[in-house]
Amino acid sequence: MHNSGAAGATGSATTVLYHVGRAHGVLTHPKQAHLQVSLRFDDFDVQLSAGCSAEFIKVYDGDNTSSPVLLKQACGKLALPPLVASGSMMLVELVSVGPVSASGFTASYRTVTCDSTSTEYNGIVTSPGYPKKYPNSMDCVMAILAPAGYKISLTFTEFDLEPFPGCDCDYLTITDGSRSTSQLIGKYCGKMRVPDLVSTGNSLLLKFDSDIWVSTAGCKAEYSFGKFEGKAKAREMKL
Ligand SMILES: [Ca+2]
Repeated sequence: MHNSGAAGATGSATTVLYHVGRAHGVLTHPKQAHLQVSLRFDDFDVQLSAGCSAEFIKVYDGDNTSSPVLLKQACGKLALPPLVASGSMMLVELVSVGPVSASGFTASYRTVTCDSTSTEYNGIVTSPGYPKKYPNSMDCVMAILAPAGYKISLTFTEFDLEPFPGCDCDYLTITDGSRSTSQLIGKYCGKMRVPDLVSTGNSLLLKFDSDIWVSTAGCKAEYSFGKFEGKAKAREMKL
């Protein structure tokens, strides 16, 4: 899907709704009901205003505006991580008051089985199936997105992935930013204590990968959002 946010109306507020995820027909395919929609904004340029009052994009975890909110009102030029719904439907809302001055957005989506986007102020991120052993052949992207101006503190309470030199079998990577091309903090496997860390920006990307053999207990991390002023440069805090 490629949509341009071209709501060119003037005067009163204009709302444009984009339904994402219907094209795969997952709603009518019971065996695929576990699939989730993952939406990636390739370009995001929405008129910046105080409190995003002039123009904003809002994303819902479901097919209507009563669904839980996945992305609160967002505006400006942003590099957002993938947004993952809990199910097969997602709604993107572009609301504009007055003329649209920015270029809007383009986005693409795919279906995923074990990805997630965490936007609550604190929570947990785990390997798939946790506390059971993780399944083989998994490829999961877990994004944590804090509001602008906040950072993310991440602490692992368990870490036990199949050990292998270079972590070439099963591994978890942590990236300091919203994209897989952002700064890599580390690639981890085996049974270990992953150092506590604080993001430099408002997003972290965790990627979990398992191969076709051998699975172990998995991993669990707790995160929270905060200003973390004193830890601004301590991206990876040594124990
Ligand atoms: Ca393995």
